[in-house]
Parts: sequence; structure tokens; C-alpha cells
Amino acid sequence: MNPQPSGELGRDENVLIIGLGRSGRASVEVLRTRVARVYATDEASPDELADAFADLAAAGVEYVEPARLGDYLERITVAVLSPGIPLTSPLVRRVQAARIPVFSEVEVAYRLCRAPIVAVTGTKGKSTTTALLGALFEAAGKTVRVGGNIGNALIRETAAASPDDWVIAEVSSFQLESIRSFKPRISLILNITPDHLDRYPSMEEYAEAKFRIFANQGAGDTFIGNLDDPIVASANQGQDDGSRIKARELWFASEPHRNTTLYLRNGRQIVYAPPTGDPRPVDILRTSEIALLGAHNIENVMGAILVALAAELPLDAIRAGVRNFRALGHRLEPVAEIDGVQYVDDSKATNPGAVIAAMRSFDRPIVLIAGGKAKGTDFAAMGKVVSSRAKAVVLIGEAADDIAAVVRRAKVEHATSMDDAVLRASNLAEPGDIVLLSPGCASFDMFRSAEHRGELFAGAVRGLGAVAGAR
Ligand code: UMA
Ligand code: ADP
Repeated sequence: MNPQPSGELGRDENVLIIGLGRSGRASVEVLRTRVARVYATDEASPDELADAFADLAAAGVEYVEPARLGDYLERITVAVLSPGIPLTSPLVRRVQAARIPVFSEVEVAYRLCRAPIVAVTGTKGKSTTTALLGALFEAAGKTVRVGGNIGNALIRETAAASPDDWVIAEVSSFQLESIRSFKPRISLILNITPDHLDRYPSMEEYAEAKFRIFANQGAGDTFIGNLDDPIVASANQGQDDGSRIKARELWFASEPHRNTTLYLRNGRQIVYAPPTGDPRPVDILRTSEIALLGAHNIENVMGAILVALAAELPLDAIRAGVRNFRALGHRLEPVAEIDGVQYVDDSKATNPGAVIAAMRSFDRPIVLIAGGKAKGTDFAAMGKVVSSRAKAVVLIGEAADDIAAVVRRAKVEHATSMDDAVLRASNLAEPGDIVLLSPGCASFDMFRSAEHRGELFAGAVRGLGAVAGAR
């Protein structure tokens, strides 16, 4: 059981929910019966909020137009912020200026939670690792609730969890920015690479938001980190009083080091070096038993295994859970093979680091489809890897010219739609090649979401398949 949720929101609180997307609507649903009064606000137009208004009406919750917020601030005692809304937004600033505490939904979810929480963050690999952890805990016979940035709001899962359950929470930097007492039993940071630099002024500030995952952890908790990632490995530096991580630390890496508890032997065997008790190393699993593509997924699996070991899950369950786990949709997901060309949907590669990981996952010639809405990231490092591994690149979206500027050698074409991009890529590919959608950017300039982008890719590929089938 969580030793100290520092006070569930009291029954007498008047709560303002800011944002009415998935996070805000779940907060409305969970909090309306637990506090005195719930109000909700959102900056979208009434048309866009039609569904949300219907939910609010059914829940008996009053909508407050942002322009009329001033009339309500005196009676609000606490605000719950959706992750997509930055603390610097004028609306949030007005609430804070009225001395109302602003908590992220994840903070409130924690305060309601009676079960231990495993929290997973990182720039990339969060959802894969979170879902894998759900599978490992299930394989061990635990009742497990998975939520957070992965899609279903965490507050719904923690509100329903009993003390004997486990909650696996995927937490983003956005969600961690406005935690106060959130204290996972086990925290995991997979990697920190450039992303969201349209929200953070620097990589340092982005990394600091991620480091908040262990800020409230203490001696009874565990922190797990990827020692191969230089920023994660530096988490303990820069503090006058030595270690800033107060929890027990466990590290994993692709090679054994003095302080690795889980490592790879000869790049092929995952080995556990028990930190206490019998010190003899234990072979856990061969990497060939992992049904996920790419070296990056070995890191994700190692992070999950170390969490599972820290939670004292049985080895058999861990091994079986990893062996049976398959890739989530839109993450290096094979779509079809047409005329000897393999089409792969990696639409969830929304930053340059994920494209680099994808390019390194294949040893066949690649025709890459990339581009979209950039997030203030630099494409130079991605350009180097793409230039050395792609035979051709088809570019879409706002960032097309910025990416074209860093690609050398490979042939570059520009496309105006996903159908156009897939057609061009198929013309550039030869039998034995891979056509890979791995955009390195957000999707919102042309698509509703990364999932939508991936679905249109798969649809266009199926269209090609139908034409090929009819030949
Ligand atoms: N809004 C405002 N003002 C603003 C911005 C948004 O009023 O300045 C309103 C919008 O009109 C909208 C609502 O806020 O009605 C949207 O809130 P939101 O952006 O927080 O989105 P949710 O639907 O609540 O989804 C959020 C997470 N979204 C973000 O962090 C941007 C989802 O992560 C998460 O799955 C969901 O909560 C449930 O936990 C998505 C995401 O893109 C997948 N995450 C980022 C990433 O993975 O890179 C961090
Ligand atoms: P997240 O939830 O952090 O966005 P996902 O597991 O959903 O991560 O994967 C999103 C994208 O990132 C996919 O394209 C995937 O192939 C890539 N990816 C997954 N794990 C890693 C990793 N450890 N390093 C780099 N890229 C990764």
C-alpha cells in the first residue's frame, strides 16, 4: 500500500478541471462524487467541445468559459491540469495568480491510489515498456491496471485500484511538471533524447521534468535507469549533497559495469547480477527470444525485466511474459509484403531519436517516408543516420524542407499526401527493400494523430496490394 498519499483531495474542495480531453474528462468522472463541487474549463470552441458538454451535463458539472474564469476563482480551492496545457499558458497563470494550487491529473491520481505504482518515463519506448510490464505482472498472476500517457487516463485506474493490485503508469514530462507528492514504488527512466523543445526552453529543462519521477522517492522505493543513456546516467550529478536519487538505484546497460544489475553478455544474453544475496549472475533470456525488432527494444525489455525483478515477480513468469509479448500498433509494425517489398508502419516515431532507432533495426535497403510537424528538434543526427542507411526518402508535411536539408546521397522526393507518399515510395523500392513510415515529427499538420497517420499509411499500402493482386 502507498505509505503516505499526502492527502486525497478533501470532500470540501471546489475543483477546477482545466482541459476537457481524455485526461480532463476522466478527472470530471472520478472527482465529481469525491469532492464538494467540480467546475471545468477548456479553451476550444463550443463546436469542438460539443461531446464534452454532453458529458458535463450528464455529470452535473458546470462549464466555465475561460473569459468568465475571474468570476469563479474565489470559490475554487484546487485545479487539475491536463498534460497538453503548459504551466506557462495564460489561463493557468491566472489560476496560479489567485493562489490556487495547480496539480497534474497524475498527482491527483496518486493521491487517490491505494496500490503500489510503477511509473515509466523516457523520451521513447514508454508505451511499449508500460504495456510489456502490464503483461509481465499479469503473467505473474497479479491484478494490474495500466494507464497514463499510454492513452487511458491514470486517474481512472488508480481510483479503481485495490491495495493488492499494481498500477503501471506511463508518465510523460508534461504530466510530471505539475506533480507535488507523486511517489512511485518503482520508477524507470528509459532514455532522454531531444523532443518537445517547442514546450521546453532547453534540453536541461526537459530532462529536469523527467527527473521529477524520482523526486519524492525514498529509501523504501526503487529507481531504475538506463546507464547507456548519457542524460539518464547523469541524473545523480550536479547536486551539492551527493546523490539526488534517494531511492535504491538499479541500472541496466548493454555491457556489464561495476554498477549494472542487468546487462547484456556478448550482445545476446540478458544477465541479472543480484544486488543482494547470492551474487552469482543469473541468465534471464536470450535476445533472440524477444519478438520485437531493433536494439532499442532490447533496452525497453531490459528496463521492464529489471522492474519486474525489483517487484519480485517470479523468473518463469518474467521469461514467459517477454517471450509472448508482441509490438504495439504503429511501432515498427509490419503491414504487408507486396512484390517483394516489406511495408512497415512506425508512425509513432514522433522524434528524430525514434527514426534513428528504426533505421538501425533493418539490414535491408530502406525507402523512408518522413516529415510532419517538427517540435523544435534538430534533424542533423537523424540526417546522418538516414543518409547512411536510406536509399531514398519521401518527405511530407511542414518539416519536409528542414529534413531535405540534412539528407545526403539518398534520393529525395516530396509528397503532398500519404497516398502520394506511399505511391512514390513503392516506385522507388525494389524487391528486397523496406518502405518504412518513420516520420520523426508530430502528425498534427496533416493528420488527426499519429495513429490516424499510420492508418492512412496502412490503407494506402493495402490499396497498392489490391492493384498488385489484380495484375
Ligand atoms: N487545451 C486548452 N488549452 C491549451 C491546450 C489544450 O484548453 O493550451 C484543451 C484542448 O482544447 C482539449 C484538451 O485541452 O480539449 C486536451 O488536453 P490534452 O492535450 O492534455 O489531451 P488529452 O486528450 O487529455 O490527452 C492527455 C495526453 N495528451 C498530451 O499530453 C498532449 C495524452 O498523451 C494521454 O494519453 C491522455 O491525456 C491520457 O492520459 C498523448 C500525447 O501526445 C498520447 N502525449 C505526449 C507524447 O506522448 O509525446 C506527451
Ligand atoms: P513512447 O510511448 O515513449 O512514445 P513507444 O513505445 O510508443 O514510445 O514507441 C514510439 C516510437 O519510438 C516507435 O517508433 C518505436 O519504434 C520507437 N522506440 C521505442 N522504444 C525506443 C527506444 N528505447 N529508443 C528509441 N526509439 C524507441
